[in-house]
Amino acid sequence: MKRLNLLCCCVASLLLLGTAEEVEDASEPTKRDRSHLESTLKLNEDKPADDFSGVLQRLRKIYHSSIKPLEQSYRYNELRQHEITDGEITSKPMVLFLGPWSVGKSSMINYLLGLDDTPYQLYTGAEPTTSEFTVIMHGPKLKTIEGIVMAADSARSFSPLEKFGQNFLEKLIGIEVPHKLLERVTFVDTPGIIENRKQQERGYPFNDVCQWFIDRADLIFVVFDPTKLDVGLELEMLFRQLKGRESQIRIILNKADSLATQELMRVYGALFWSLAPLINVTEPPRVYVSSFWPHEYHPDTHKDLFLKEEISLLEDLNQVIENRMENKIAFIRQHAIRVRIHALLVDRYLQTYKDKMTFFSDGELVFRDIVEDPDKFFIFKSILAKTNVSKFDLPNREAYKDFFGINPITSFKLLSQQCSYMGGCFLEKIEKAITRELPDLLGSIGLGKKPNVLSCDITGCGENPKNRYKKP
Ligand SMILES: Nc1nc2c(ncn2[C@@H]2O[C@H](COP(=O)(O)OP(=O)(O)O)[C@@H](O)[C@H]2O)c(=O)[nH]1
Ligand SMILES: [Mg+2]
Repeated sequence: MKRLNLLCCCVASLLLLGTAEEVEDASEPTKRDRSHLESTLKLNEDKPADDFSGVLQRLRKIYHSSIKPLEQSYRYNELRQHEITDGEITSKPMVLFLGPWSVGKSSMINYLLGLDDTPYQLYTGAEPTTSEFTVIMHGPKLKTIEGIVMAADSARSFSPLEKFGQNFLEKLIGIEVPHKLLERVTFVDTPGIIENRKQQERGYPFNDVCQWFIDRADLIFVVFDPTKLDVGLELEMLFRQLKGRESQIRIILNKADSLATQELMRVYGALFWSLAPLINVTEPPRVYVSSFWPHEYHPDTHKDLFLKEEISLLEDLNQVIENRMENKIAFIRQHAIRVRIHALLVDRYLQTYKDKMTFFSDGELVFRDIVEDPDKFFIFKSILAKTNVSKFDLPNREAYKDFFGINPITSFKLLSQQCSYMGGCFLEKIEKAITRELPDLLGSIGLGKKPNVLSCDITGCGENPKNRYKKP
């Protein structure tokens, strides 16, 4: 019903704008005025960027002293392949471009950065062009950096990508561009989804790599064009990976000026129709309908609407830049919540194992029994019941079968034994970081104390702060 309402709404609003004639191809497209880009993104302002170095230092300290010890002790990295590097803590907000091939992702980056007709423009074309993950970041002069070099440099936030193998690193490229916007954000262009291609043909774990970027992106543009609305396996998989990151997703219906109004209306409806089953949230995602390339809009199309949509998208981007510290702290806190739950679970497995072991038992058999059916021993239930853990944050049971396959239970220590006279207990420290230190740090950056958002008392420590961005 909600979907239908929304559809009617869009249809009505588009109708109000009048009908446009069939659009003709302009033979010599003229360049679009870029002044709105510069003013909305404040590219001409010389105001120095806010200095958050003190906050970052504090954040790094909290991570190293209160989160990392537990992460290492319970080998969290083996469960989620996720360890936070210093480069990640200090990195700029990341904007990720996803979607089918040839929908205009690379053109959009070129347009936003004004790279067209410069030596550093990204290659674009009607055929599947980009086969690389391209990271476009700031640098004093134009430079390309090989993936292998980027991954080897631990000061960069991309060093964890090394784990995806050499085949992938050959498909990773960094470009440093001296651009004002890149002083504040980093863009990541991705190869388009090709529905008829098999995973293994890419030679590296495409989904895992996408997931890595999705987990870290501050803003995710999922781009479509009117000719590629079909939903296939790869797109379905992509949306499955986007679960939990709904508040970062913005859907873009690109190349909208290549359609007449009536067609555009139908395409917009069809887009919602195909995506609705894939996005499982009550609030519909924000959709921008416009055309993001440097050429003048086709005549007789809804230029005003497209321009307004473009400006809203730019404002969205500004918000992300403004909220970058808030998001970073929330990201670290969410990580801490997951590490804490993992530690509690491993502790519970270990405690159960110790309780079941007698002098005559075969340790391996006893433990296999527990891992095969943790519910028989109330492992997950006891974590939910005793501590403030949201059931949505509990990892999957199957993952622990693999985890204990490589990490024998006897190699872990109980939480109660992870205390020292001087340093205190690991568990207490991480809980203090989640409930007090990180919310206080958030308060200290002048965004106002938000105990309601980040306090364990109210959220039960497990729930993620909802929609982390202010609405544009
Ligand atoms: N009509 C129209 N064509 C566009 C627009 N943006 C990109 N294109 C064209 O679409 C094709 C694919 O663009 P590209 O950026 O390579 O797509 P990607 O594969 O998603 O990176 C190119 O031929 C572009 O010139 C747009 O806003 N309108
Ligand atoms: Mg491309």
